[in-house]
This record gives sequence, structure tokens and C-alpha cells, in this order.
Amino acid sequence: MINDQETLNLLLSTVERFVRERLMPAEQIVAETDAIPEDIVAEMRDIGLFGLTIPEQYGGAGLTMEEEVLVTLALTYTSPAFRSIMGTNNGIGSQGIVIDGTEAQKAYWLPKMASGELIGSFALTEPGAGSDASSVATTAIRDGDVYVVNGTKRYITNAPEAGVFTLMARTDPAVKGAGGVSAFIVDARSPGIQVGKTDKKMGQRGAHTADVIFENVRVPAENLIGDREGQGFKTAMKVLDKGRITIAAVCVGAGQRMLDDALRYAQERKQFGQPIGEFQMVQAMLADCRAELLAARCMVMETARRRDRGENVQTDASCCKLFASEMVGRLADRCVQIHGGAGYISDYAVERFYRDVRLFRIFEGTSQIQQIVIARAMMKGEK
Ligand code: COS
Repeated sequence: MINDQETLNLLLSTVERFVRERLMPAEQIVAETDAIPEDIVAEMRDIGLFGLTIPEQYGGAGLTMEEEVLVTLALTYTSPAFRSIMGTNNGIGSQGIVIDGTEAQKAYWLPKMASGELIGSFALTEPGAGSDASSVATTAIRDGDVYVVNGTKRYITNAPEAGVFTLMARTDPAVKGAGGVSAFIVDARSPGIQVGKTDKKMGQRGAHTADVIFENVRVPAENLIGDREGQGFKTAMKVLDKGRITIAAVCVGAGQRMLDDALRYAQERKQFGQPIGEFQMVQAMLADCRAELLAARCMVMETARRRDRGENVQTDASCCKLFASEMVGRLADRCVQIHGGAGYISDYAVERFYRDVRLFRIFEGTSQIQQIVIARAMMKGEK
């Protein structure tokens, strides 16, 4: 789609209008009910938001990374929970199949995800395997033309809504590290799958995570991603490399919203006889937010463009995720500070965003994992 500026502009203006007219007015109700209204999800399907990154031949929009970043910036000017419901279909829930799946796997599963008929979910994390992702203990043991899966996955985004899981499980228990792990496509209706109760989180109400328990679940051998055992950890890492650029864009979108809210508040709120935005100490906070947002936006755009050109951006994807997620934490803190007492009251969106954005320094690889990825590459002499 990269050359079709007109179609891209139309998509961006549709998303901006949808965010302004439909999503922002529904933020509070989503926070109160911990659910995204069904009519909004249906509109997301109609606009095509579930298939943004899925190739066109499988029913998606086939956006480039740069285009995905632009749409993400527009879409995350509102509560992150709205992006979460379609975020896995565009990211970690579908990309394992897009990147490493066989033609038959792509042809069967991707159109269902692109239309939003199925929600895709990424099942890597376990009670004993978080940052140490290659230590997954869930097993998938070959038995004729099926694999029998046993284990527990934890904090799985969209598990309660999932129609299909990308599951990382150990096909060779004798191989302890990454090499023993394979990736599977698992129909969420398979007998033996149980989704635990929805986690109570610090923020991001409306976006759901839960445990997923697999008990003797029989997965057809043809659902082994790429038809090759032992490649699952690498598939997961490739998915996360891309996801980290997207999450960095999410941080910029949410940051822009908080800053716009804080600026408006600083212009309206009067103390000592004048708007607080006239005070230099408030101005310093506004300026620092703007400068840091610009830095993160530039990093994300540049890295996305380089990925589109086919360059290896593994390390820089981690730089983007590290900088943007830490940046949005600092920005959220300043924006609460600018709001003063109002920033601590849930009537103001900034109170909710402050809690929502805390997750970004943790999921899809903590800041400390990003530092490890970056420094390891440097020590290996990668440019
Ligand atoms: N793309 C492709 N292959 C990759 C890769 C990547 N980005 N990163 C690692 N690999 C490959 C390595 O090349 C290595 O292959 P060989 O065995 O053929 O040499 C294999 O995968 C194992 O890599 P490594 O030894 O670096 O694995 P580690 O166990 O040391 O783990 C970290 C590396 C810590 C970086 C990884 O486990 C990680 O990213 N953890 C965080 C996981 C995460 O983000 N969790 C969030 C939950 S999911 S929402």
C-alpha cells in the first residue's frame, strides 16, 4: 500500500474521526464496565481495523510498517484498551503465521483474523517463563498425526475473547533451551482448553488477560507453524521484534493525548490570577514532554521505514520500545503533575492514562530485556 497515498490518507482520516466521535466519548464507560461495547467492535470490523497488517491476498490491508505506525498513532489517541482488542490480530496474534506459516496455514487462518471473525492471541508467557522466554515448560508431544499439549500460559492478552492461539510449547523436552520450542496454531475451541478468570489489572480496563490451561489438548500436526519443529522461539522473537515498534508507536499516541489534555488544562486553570501555563515551571514540564515525544516519534518512524526497506532493525526495535515506553512514563507523571489535584481524580482522563501506560514498560519485553537485547548486539559488534 506504500505508494497509495490517497488510500492511506482516507484510512487515517477515517480512524481519526472514529477515535474522536466514537472511541473518546466511550472511554469512561469502558473503564467502568471493563468491556468494549459490541457495536464499537462491530464498527472496528467494518473499518477493517482487525486486518491492517495482514497481507491483502488474505483479506487484510497489507499495511507497511510505516503505515501501521501512522494508523497506530491515530488509534492510540484514546484508551489503549480499544487498540488491544484488535491489536493482537495485527500483531502478536497473527504475525507468527504471517512471518513463518505455511501457505496452507496462511490461507486458512489469516482471512478469519483479517475480518475480525476470530481474535488471535499469543500464548508464550507462563508462570515460570516471562522474561526468560526460552524456558517454556508447556509440552506438545507428537502422537501420530496430532500433538498433545499440556501446560499453563499466563497473562495472555485477549485470551477470554480468543478464537485462535499462537502457542509456544516444547516439542522436545530433552532440549532445554530455545531449540526445543515449537510454535502452533491452536483452535481455542479445542477440548481440554480452559481460560481462567480475567485478571484484575492496575489499568487498561476493557483489555483482558487471563491464564490459559491446556490439558491433553490434541492439536493437528498440520498446525505446527512452518511445518518445522524447534523453530518456535525464533518465530516468537521475530513477532516481538515487530511488536516492539508498534508498542513504541502506541506510547507516542497515548503520550500525545495526555500532553494535549495537560496543555488545555494549563491554559484554562487559573492560580495566582493567571493560567498556570503562564508559569515557567509548568512551561518546563510542557516543553520536556513535547521534546521527548518528538524524539520517540522520530525513532519509531525512522525504524519503521528502515524495516520496510528490508534492513535488520532488531536492535533498534528494542531501542524504540525502551525509549518510548520509559518516555511515556515520565510524560504521564508530568501531565498528572500539571493537572495538580485534578490529576489524581478519575474524572480526568490523565488519571486513567497514567495507570494504563505503566504496562508499556513491562509487556512485549520489559525495559531491562530491551537493554539486554541492545547491549548484547553492541557487544557482538553489530552496527
Ligand atoms: N529473531 C530471530 N531469532 C532470534 C531472535 C530474534 N529477534 N532473538 C534470538 N533469536 C535466536 C538466536 O539467534 C538463537 O538462535 P540459535 O540457537 O540458532 O543461535 C535463539 O533464538 C536463542 O536466542 P538467545 O540465546 O539469545 O535466547 P535467550 O534465552 O538468551 O533469550 C531474550 C533472549 C532474553 C532476549 C529473550 O528471551 C526475550 O526477548 N525475552 C523476553 C520475552 C518477552 O518479550 N516476553 C514478553 C511476553 S510476550 S507479550
